[in-house]
Amino acid sequence: MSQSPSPAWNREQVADLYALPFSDLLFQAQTAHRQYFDPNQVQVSTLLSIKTGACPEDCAYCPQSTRFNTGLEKEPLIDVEEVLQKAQKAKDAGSTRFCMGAAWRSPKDRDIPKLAAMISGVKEMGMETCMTLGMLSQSQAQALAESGLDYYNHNLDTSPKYYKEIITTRCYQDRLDTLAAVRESGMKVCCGGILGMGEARQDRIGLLVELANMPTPPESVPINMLVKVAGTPLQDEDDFDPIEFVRCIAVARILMPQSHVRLSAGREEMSEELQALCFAAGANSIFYGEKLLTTGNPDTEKDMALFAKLGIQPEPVKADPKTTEIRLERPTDSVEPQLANV
Ligand code: SAM
Ligand code: DTB
Ligand code: SF4
Repeated sequence: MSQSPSPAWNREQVADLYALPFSDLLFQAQTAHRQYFDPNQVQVSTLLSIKTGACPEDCAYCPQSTRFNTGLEKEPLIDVEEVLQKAQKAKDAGSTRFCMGAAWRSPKDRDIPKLAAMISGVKEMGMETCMTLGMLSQSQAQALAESGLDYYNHNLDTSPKYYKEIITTRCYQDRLDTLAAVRESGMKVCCGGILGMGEARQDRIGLLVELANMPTPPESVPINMLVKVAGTPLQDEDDFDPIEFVRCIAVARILMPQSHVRLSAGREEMSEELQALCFAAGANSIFYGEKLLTTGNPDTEKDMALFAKLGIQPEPVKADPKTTEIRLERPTDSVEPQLANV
């Protein structure tokens, strides 16, 4: 399958989608979703913070920046054994992907062997692996890929224009460079953003256009609702409009029909009805387990009860595309509503 070389989406097209009557938008999103996915399956990933706090960066949303007093207890890189215990617990609870996050600007080369041991240990348990460690050089990305890391998470967070209101210690291009290194290494890309940071709809459109127009769109697109943490500059942001959140999920689904769109941080503050609307709009992945990195997430029992109410099954792990040679391809007719599997 070949990749489309030119940008598939412009801002006007995306703005038009965003502004559709809600039912029409959801219909298009459902239609796109059903072309590539079972709408009743949701992928479940579990997060673990492997290095907590004392981060030198100044991301205005983040409880782990050393610049904000959030009362967070910092912890250096934890032992491989502890990671494997937590991964086993996540697997026993029904999770299929284990995502390890470190509060670093970027990893040091000396950390790579320990990270590699975490990756191989988790893979041996039969779980997919993901890491988010900050910026990577090409050689670091290569080393993680060779250790068997399936996914690397590195978010664009918001539009290129709004980005500088949120982070000053590294620029948008730094993020794009890391994402290019990850893609080049052969790992799958997990990249998304945060809603509710005071950005305008134009910025949410800007973020989605960046994501959808990557030469290969991210396989996984986390859409986070800002978790307002006391002590961060964004602690007093207004609550984000839930309907606008669902619209963003739906537009992401239409723009990236083959990607997993993850309903990520912020679910603890969401009603069951809002989460159900997000799944109906095409979200098909969640973080599962009582904790995200440093903040709370719904209890596993609560999530399983919600899945049962909605008739949702956890998605089983699929064959590795690296061995089956299946690659993402951007479809040319993804805006047209088409009924499939109904
Ligand atoms: N330090 C690494 C980095 O920034 O790439 C990895 C960890 S960082 C916590 C991963 C992502 O979590 C951020 O890019 C951001 O999108 C998300 N995040 C952090 N704090 C958040 C918050 N309070 N609410 C929502 N999302 C948040
Ligand atoms: C992502 O987009 N969201 C996750 C994951 N990638 C690493 C992190 C959410 C963090 C929320 C705040 C916290 O728990 O520290
Ligand atoms: Fe550090 Fe990542 Fe938090 Fe930014 S988001 S302050 S880089 S841990």
